[in-house]
Amino acid sequence: MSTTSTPDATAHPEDGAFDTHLVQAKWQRLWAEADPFRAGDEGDTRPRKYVLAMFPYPSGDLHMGHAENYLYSDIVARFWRHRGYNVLNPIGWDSFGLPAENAAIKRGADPRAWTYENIAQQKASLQQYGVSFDWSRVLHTSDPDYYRWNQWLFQQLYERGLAYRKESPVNWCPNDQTVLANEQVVDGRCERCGAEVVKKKLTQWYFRITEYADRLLDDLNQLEGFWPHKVLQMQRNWIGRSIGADIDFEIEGRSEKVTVFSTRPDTLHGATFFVVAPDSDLAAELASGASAEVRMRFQDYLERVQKETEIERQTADRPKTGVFLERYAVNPVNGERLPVWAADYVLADYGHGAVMAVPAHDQRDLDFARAFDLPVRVVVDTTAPVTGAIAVIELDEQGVPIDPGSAEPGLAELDPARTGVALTGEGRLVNSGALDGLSKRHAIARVIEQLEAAGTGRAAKTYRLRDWLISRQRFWGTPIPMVHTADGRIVPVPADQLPVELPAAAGLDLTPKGTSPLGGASEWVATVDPETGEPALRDPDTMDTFVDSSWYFLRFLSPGDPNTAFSTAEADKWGPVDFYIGGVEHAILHLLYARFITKALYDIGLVEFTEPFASLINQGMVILDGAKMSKSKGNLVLFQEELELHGADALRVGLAFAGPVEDDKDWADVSTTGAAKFLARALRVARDVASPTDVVWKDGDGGLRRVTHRLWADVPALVEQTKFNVVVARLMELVNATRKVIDSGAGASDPAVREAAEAIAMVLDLFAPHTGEEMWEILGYEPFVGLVPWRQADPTLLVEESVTAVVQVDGKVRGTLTVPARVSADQLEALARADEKVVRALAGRTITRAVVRAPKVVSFTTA
Ligand code: ANZ
Repeated sequence: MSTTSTPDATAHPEDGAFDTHLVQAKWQRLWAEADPFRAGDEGDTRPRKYVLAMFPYPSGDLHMGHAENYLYSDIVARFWRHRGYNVLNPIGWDSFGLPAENAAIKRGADPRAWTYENIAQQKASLQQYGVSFDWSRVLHTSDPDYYRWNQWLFQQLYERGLAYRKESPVNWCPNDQTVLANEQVVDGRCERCGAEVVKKKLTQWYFRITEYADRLLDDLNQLEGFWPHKVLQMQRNWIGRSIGADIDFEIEGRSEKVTVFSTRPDTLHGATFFVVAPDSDLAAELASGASAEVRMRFQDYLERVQKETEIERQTADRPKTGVFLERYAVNPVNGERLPVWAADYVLADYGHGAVMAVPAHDQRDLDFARAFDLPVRVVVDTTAPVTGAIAVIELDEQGVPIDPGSAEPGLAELDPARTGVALTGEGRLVNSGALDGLSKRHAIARVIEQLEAAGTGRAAKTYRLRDWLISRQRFWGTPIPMVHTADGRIVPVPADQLPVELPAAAGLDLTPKGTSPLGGASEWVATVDPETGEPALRDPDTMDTFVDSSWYFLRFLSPGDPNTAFSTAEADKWGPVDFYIGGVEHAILHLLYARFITKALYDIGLVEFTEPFASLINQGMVILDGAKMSKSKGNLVLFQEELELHGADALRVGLAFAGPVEDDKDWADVSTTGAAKFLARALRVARDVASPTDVVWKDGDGGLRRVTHRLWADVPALVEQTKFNVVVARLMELVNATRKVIDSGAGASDPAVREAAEAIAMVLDLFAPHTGEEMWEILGYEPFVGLVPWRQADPTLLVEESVTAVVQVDGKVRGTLTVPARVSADQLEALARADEKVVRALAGRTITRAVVRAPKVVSFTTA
């Protein structure tokens, strides 16, 4: 394709300044016409790379965090294209959700119209930014042809028992008037609006992510080295596997036993009381059998507890509170009667919502026992040595070992009832019948054997991870594709009736009121029982938008396909995503959900991989004057404004140069002016090139060629290590070196100048693609530089430069050496001493003095 007819947008040859907006518009038009960044199809035999940036939420203008995100993914995508790969780099919009809906309510607009207007605006910005997306694959999760596959996914999970309804205490945001997943509660507050989250008992839809807890945890190991370690650790903590035992306790006067989870079953003989979560069904049941006074006290206490956040309840150093329920549990190993208390430090939805309390060895239990004067019994002697434990021998001032007998306190002195400090360390069992003398580890194994034999307990694991609550009482989301029949059954909407489309928002009251606005769409809600044809009601709730984003990377592989969610064949070809790029704020929620859904799809037989994102790149935040940008603070730097001000390339280079990918970048330190100057210098180099396109190399290894070839050699590893700022620095170095040669004697006709200019254009394409294309054209080539294969560095030019060193013996030159220019003094002296001529000149005399000035001179004086 020829571009000769396009106007010259760069007509300021004197100073290199050029109209970036004109250049930008010209190349964007040519890209739009030729579509060079569309992923190759069937016939494309190149190896593949799937590069994906987390897709944006269309809740307003894009900001500088987006600019950073889509810059990094574009650098990676452009790089792999140069390396000869068929690159898929798609974009779409995560366009359902609360912010759009709330904004729509505030402005009285239709959430649908509002959302798609924002999408159009964001799309225009991204196009102006010059990102090499495959624009043929755009998807919006709020399109019926997308969300019908959310409904399909829901039903797939439902069929396998992985989607289910249950009544339980849920996180409720009183401001947004909707339930929240555990992942959306941060420090006891709503992740979105900051309101304090309370517990409310509701019947909701869940995805059974806990069934995948072990795999979600264990498979993190295979991502080590490919995902940031910090993210892996956050996921591990979130899943929070605890290993121990489930132990069944009889409660006097109750036919069914109550199970507790304990990580320390070895301390079973030390249990002195029993605690249930006040907000559990069990507590209510036990309290109902108590005296009138206790019933009242319990009711008061429960009301207090319900106002507390989970964080408060788990805080270690707050005064312990509770109510004795006048009931007793029976210790299965020794028949002891343990008073049953309700106390807020036990959580209803962890383990089984009840604990055996062992105050001697658990700090929370000890604090409680001391507050309510309950017995404390030590069952692990933490002063007794355990084989394998490292003995630390302390020395006194004279270096004499201190007798441990006299330094270490005895067990009596450590009595937790008196000291208030629970004994949590290693030790040997005491006061525990047949377990006495065993180490903690052996005792745990033995107790579990005993419990299993007696049928009163078993080895067990518990996770911090809860099932994923996915129903929301809001309008702007995927309708849950289920029908509630008149006789109380809940059945899936038949597949051929999907999608269940959202009704028009007009006429519906969208303001949050605790029940889904869809329930008020009477025509929409009324349906028929698919089995009997009798009148029935649609489920009025919508899905958490994290469902939408849990599999979107698969939809990009066959977008718009009306017959399937995604093509399994395409998933085999492209999946998993090779590079996933986005903010660390998604370290838990989105990534965990996408991992879970991928594993579920693997089990269903629809994908062949078990992890969705082979490697993850997290970018730092763009901040302003040290502070996080936010709408409410009014310190948002808007993407569109900056684009108009500086043009895409200066913005991109400024950001890329601002620091390491993972670091936060202060916008105040980002120099778009510096970037613009650098780009003008680069472009001027291309204009100054005076040699023809076919370079013929004569002998010689001019310094400039070395700088160019070192760039070719080093950039691949630097890009793969995401050291983008270093690559920009290296480009600046090459531009300066080229300028020097142009301005020197050899001048612009030196073929090395052309070679350097071509390298600059190609590597610059990763960061400033419009300038890169423009340079490439000025250098006499057809577009697009973005598709030009990477050049191989000439290995002979990577060898270090060498110099000649002179060796003197007693003031006379006795030898010359060819040595690397960066030789060290020691190396040079050793080479001189070993040189044959020098050895001959020395004739066995002893060297008394050596003066070395690397890399040029070595001077020996002999005796
Ligand atoms: C007896 C015991 C003795 C315990 C001991 C610990 C130390 P992690 O590690 O966090 O999983 N627990 C169980 N269910 C609970 C609930 N619903 N709310 C509050 N605490 C609960 O902690 C597991 C331990 O936390 C369990 O082991 C139980 O106390 C307590 F020396 O049982 B342990």
